[in-house]
Amino acid sequence: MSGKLKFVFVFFLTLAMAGAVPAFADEISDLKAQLAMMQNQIQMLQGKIEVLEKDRQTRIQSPQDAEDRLLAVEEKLDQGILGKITSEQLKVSGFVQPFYRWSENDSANDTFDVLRGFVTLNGTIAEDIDYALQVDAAASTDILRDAWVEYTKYKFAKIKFGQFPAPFSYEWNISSAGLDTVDRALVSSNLAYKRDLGLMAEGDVLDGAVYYGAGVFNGTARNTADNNDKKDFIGRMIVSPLKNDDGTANKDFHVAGAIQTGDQPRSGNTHGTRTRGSGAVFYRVQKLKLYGEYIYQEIEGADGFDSADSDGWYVIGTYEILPKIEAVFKYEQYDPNLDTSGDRQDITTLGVTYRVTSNVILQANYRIREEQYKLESSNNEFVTLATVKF
Ligand SMILES: [Ca+2]
Ligand SMILES: [Ca+2]
Repeated sequence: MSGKLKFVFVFFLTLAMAGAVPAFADEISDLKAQLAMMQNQIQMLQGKIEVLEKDRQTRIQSPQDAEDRLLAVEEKLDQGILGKITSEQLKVSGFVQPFYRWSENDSANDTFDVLRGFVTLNGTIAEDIDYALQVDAAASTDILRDAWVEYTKYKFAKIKFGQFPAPFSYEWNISSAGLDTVDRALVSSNLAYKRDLGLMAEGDVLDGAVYYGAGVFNGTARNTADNNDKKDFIGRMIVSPLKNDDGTANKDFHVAGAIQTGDQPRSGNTHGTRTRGSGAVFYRVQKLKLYGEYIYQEIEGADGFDSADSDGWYVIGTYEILPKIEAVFKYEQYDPNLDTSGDRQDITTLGVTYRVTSNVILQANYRIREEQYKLESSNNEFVTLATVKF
């Protein structure tokens, strides 16, 4: 390029640049404006982020909130499933006992049947107030069993009112789902009531070494209104004299005594006071369990008649021959009239108990029955019973 041309080029370039300077200034101010706008937007976004962050923090705490809400729901459930009733206020339990009984006696049909089908509702319905309602659904009539309320504030003197096992017989105070033989002894059935209606005090004293139960009852057995104005006094005491290493009462050895007395209406040649007495001993050592009871009953005779006296007893032994399997032996006698000879009944029971689980028990009993008035027994029985507790 010649010197002249260079000059012309520089001249025009200078002119062009001079014209461009104002244009650059405009762009810079545009950029500044945009920058300011972006700064505003960034601040706005920062604000939004702060809000989101706070929200996130809240959400991190929400599992706790959820747990609190769950606890509140559970509390409400505790306070009242079905609206008002809690699990402590209402417990459902029971057991079923299907069985098969074969009898040597041809006039007694061999049969399948259901011995018992108990359903129990019980609980602590209010502070220091327990109750129970129990029915035997396998009974065709007379299905009510327990129906009582108990004030339990003082453990040494709980007050029970209603229908419940009378504090008398040893065997009747064992649950029907926990018996060692399928059938209770004749003496228990004939000289004691399983349940009666009344009011009693009961409790454990001396660190559990002594249990007592005593009260007044109709004297007419379950589901039966009294047949006179007089009430029977029934009282029972169980003494466990031995102690465990921790100082608690050792129930593996105990003795029990009971009495029942009360005036009865005239029945046949008897009229007046009926008195019953019971004595029992229980002993368990390792795999062996032994217990027995004697019961006596006297009913005053009507004018000009002797009193009617009856008695009976039984002994039961069980031995765990294999894990879960027990051999069972029971011998019993019952004499309905001590003044009459030849009317006594003896039964020898040989049995096996298989405790499949604590809630499933299978029992097989062979009962050898002997009556003094029969020359040869022809009414032996074989009974199998399944007990399923729930
Ligand atoms: Ca009475
Ligand atoms: Ca007799």
